[in-house]
Amino acid sequence: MAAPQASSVPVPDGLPLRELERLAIETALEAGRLIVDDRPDSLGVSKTKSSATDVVTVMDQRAQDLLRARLRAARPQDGFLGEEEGGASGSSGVTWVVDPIDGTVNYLYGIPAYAVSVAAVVGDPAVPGQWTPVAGAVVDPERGHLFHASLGGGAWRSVDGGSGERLRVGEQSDLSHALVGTGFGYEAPVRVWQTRVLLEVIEHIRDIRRIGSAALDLCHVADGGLDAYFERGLNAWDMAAGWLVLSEAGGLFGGLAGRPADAAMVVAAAPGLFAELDEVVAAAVAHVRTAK
Ligand code: LIP
Repeated sequence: MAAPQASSVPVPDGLPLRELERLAIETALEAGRLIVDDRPDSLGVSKTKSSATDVVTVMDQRAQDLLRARLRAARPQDGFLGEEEGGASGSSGVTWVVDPIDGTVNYLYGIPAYAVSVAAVVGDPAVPGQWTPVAGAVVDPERGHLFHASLGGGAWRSVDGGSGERLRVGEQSDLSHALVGTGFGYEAPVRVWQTRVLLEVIEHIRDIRRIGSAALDLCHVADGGLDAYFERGLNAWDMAAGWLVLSEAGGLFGGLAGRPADAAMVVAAAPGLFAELDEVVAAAVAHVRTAK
């Protein structure tokens, strides 16, 4: 099976990677505090998107507006792409790709598994394979976890503002012993398709975990809390910062069968597992596709 092709975008020399990482950390931490401290007691759904269960809360938009204002104030020439309303193109070659609350349904239900994801990327985040993250942070406000990375700078996790610990993916190389994260979409036909693929994958692995936040899934592969992860239906904002944390921790990230990661599929794993998981998921997808 072909090696994962994350991205072929050249990274310009002289990018202030550490400054971008510091900015991602500061803004993600501030948005993390906002969504915890200002969460209304009677939090409701302010609108829906791709389906009646693809919800947005008032805090998703408030957190994104905060991130956008802080990032624009610090670097007015940069572009901005967020899950909620309000993107903007830039002239610096850097675009901030943010998910103000990744795991919104968990946040709505009070399930303590959601994150703020902020990444600086180069290239075009709207085109799979044509962009790459260069600095990023993922904040899990409920656990007080801060994950962050910059290109070539390693992946780090700190807890409650403590000193950072460098992250390395797990050593697992036996797929049948692998704990694998995955997720389901907001449209019923997609969930049925994902469940049929999972039905074929699950006999090859230890067990599944459905955490509900792609950003946290990717960071847990980076810190060894999961051995691997795969999911269909992700957007750039779900994967941008987690992708960099994972790859700087030594993990592999890509799409199926050597394709770039995109909405069709994202596969992420420790090096000892990637090829076999990619093969098993690709075979399941092909079988589900032909079995229709
Ligand atoms: C979520 C993803 C998760 C997926 C959910 C949802 P959101 O993103 O992070 O992996 O399984 O269905 O898409 O919508 O909470 O930002």
